[in-house]
Amino acid sequence: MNHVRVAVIGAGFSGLGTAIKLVQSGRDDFIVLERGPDLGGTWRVNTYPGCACDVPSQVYSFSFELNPDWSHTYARQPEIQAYLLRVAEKYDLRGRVVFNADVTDAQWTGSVWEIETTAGSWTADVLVAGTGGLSEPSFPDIPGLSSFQGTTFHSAEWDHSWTAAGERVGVIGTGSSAVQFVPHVQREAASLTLFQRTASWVLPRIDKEISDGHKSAYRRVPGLQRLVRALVYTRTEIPLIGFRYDRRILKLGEKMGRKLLEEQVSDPVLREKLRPHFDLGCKRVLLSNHYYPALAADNADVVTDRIVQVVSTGVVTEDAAGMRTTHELDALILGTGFTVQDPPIAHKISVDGATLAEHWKRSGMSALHGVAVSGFPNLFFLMGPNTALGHNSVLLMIEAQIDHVVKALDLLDRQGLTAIEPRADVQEAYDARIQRELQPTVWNSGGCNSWYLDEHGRNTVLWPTFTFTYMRQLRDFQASEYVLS
Ligand code: N01
Repeated sequence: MNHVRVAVIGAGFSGLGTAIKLVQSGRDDFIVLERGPDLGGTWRVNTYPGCACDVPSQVYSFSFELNPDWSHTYARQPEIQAYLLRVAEKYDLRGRVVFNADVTDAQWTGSVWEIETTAGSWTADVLVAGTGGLSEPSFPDIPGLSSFQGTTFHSAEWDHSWTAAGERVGVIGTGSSAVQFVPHVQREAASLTLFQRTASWVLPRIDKEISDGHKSAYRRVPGLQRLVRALVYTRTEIPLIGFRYDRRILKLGEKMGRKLLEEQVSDPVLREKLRPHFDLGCKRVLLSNHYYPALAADNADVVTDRIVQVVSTGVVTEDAAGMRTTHELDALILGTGFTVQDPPIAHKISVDGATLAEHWKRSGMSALHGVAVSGFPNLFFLMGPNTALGHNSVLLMIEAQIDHVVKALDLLDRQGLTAIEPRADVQEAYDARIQRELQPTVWNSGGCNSWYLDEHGRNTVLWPTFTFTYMRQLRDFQASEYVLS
């Protein structure tokens, strides 16, 4: 079995960022295990029409690799993927990645991680999971789903051999992905039936093309793009004040959302269907100028009755009076999100025969700083528990985590140590603090059900406050928080 100092799982933003920082810290003895055939992670996989970032592009790049060429306020999927490929080329990372290497098992032997993949086996001193929270499509548990005879796929597995032209298309889901692809599908389809369980808040997407003049100024004027990034960063932090500290601020956003709905949907029945009934931000805020008009079009229908089953020809719903309707369809698209509360990688990582998933099932999903788990030595997470954001760019969090991992490696190397894991009491106190801080937030008590919350209503996904607080917290590596051996 080949041995490496560090094995990184995933070649998306997290894994590639880690590879760059490992090289920059003088480390050469590592591999990146990628289950897919190419680099890019979520931005390689999600290729549905209209796929774009809903966080401003100026903050959606590595801080050490700004991109002067973003085309719009909100970058499109192809250009984000192209950016990542460019970065990988610049840092010569491709050769360090083993493609089609799906990690099937990773066991701690007491001194190393034994890693089985579909492309071979390795041992590693340290394992870094850069697998992302939104990587495993979630398929709804609807009876008869597999009996559907038309075309069906998940939004994260878009079938590009299929075209909506002339088709009767059904869509399940009204989240960030659906809001982006629904207008494209509606324009082409013979009919669009959107099955909505919950109406979300939709705000205008203020998206401008970035002129050639601006792009060239970003290249020529030293510090200009960094200044713009700082301004965009600060502006993007502001909604956190509403989400966490003062909900009156959210009323301004809710007013904008209601105005958009009134302006774009004239049918009062449809308007009521689309009106959200929870505080803004409780579920991720959707940004679109085209979603409501698409749903108000003559060929579109929004169905709010409960889905009871899928049959070979379509979807069966039931209204409040128990009356059933079969919606005949040629295609059914699942915009039903990802398995965030049960990360598949946790089922593959084990210590003493017990998986991390079993451990988290017992004690709730948590990690010190979202990065390391007590009882799981030399294991680090990027985008681990309570480090996702409802308001700003997760790349800020990822970079802070990578620096933290590198500092942990530095400590091991400097002191000739072999293993590091969080102290159980420190992790427990940390988790209790995060959960306390989340209590007053709109994500916990805004009156909605979301994938931020686990089955006990515990928010295991989001960071509770400003991103600069997290970055500051991770900057000073506190060796006393860890058990070292
Ligand atoms: O998934 P979601 P997504 N019957 O989980 C519905 C990121 N992202 O792929 O609301 C009926 O948000 C479910 O209904 P409900 C971003 O972080 C980022 O859209 O639970 N409906 C919901 O409407 C985002 O938050 C970008 O009642 C069912 C939908 O499916 C995350 O990805 C762009 C159902 C799932 O929505 C996920 O977004 C796109 C059922 N049985 C996405 N099961 C960026 O720009 C589920 N639903 C960075």
